[in-house]
Amino acid sequence: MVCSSQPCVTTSLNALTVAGGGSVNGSTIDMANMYATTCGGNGNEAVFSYVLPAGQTLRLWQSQNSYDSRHETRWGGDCPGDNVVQCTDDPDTLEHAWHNDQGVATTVYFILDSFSSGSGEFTLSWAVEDNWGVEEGEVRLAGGASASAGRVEVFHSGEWGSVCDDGFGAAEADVVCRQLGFEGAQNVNCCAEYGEASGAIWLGACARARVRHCRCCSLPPLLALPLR
Ligand SMILES: [Ca+2]
Ligand SMILES: [Ca+2]
Repeated sequence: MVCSSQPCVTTSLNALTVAGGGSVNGSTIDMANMYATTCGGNGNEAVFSYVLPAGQTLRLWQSQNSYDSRHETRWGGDCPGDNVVQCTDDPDTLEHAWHNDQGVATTVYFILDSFSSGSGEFTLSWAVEDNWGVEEGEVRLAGGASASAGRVEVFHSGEWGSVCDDGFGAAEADVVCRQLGFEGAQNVNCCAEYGEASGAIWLGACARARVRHCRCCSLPPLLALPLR
């Protein structure tokens, strides 16, 4: 008699990731049935893994699927992972996410099992992000030597962008500094003092008269203005 134990076979998503995300088509029809998710099911499963750097967030979801699946996300340890993030039966397309707050690169596992014993085809999509917990409209100072100096950036649509310095003066800087918890602005430097930003320019048409009030700094009305 020969006993064998099948290894937990995962498909690494790291090598398939381009520009912070990706998607892959697959099928569980010919896969093994070695595990059941913590929310049930007893079908074949496909297991994916991603070694997530500290401080980053991994989002995973099925963008299409031809059968009734269950999916579970876990992190840490060997395949299929020591810690459960979330286990879902329906909807099959429900997104899971895990933020790596462990301080070291940690493996995330995504187990695609079935509602009962079925199997089928799917498309798994994922995105890796580094802006966990940042809210729409948040401001920060980037590129400076300390937390109290730098280029003004605004978070919008999941991305940090810069503010054009045309029409950006002492009053506008005061508003930003107070938003960041400081008493006010010491001085304002023009002309990309802290380097040109590489991302989007979210606010390019801040009329002086309107930015003198905090209310004017809410993003929607300003973004509605044409950039110049
Ligand atoms: Ca299974
Ligand atoms: Ca399901």
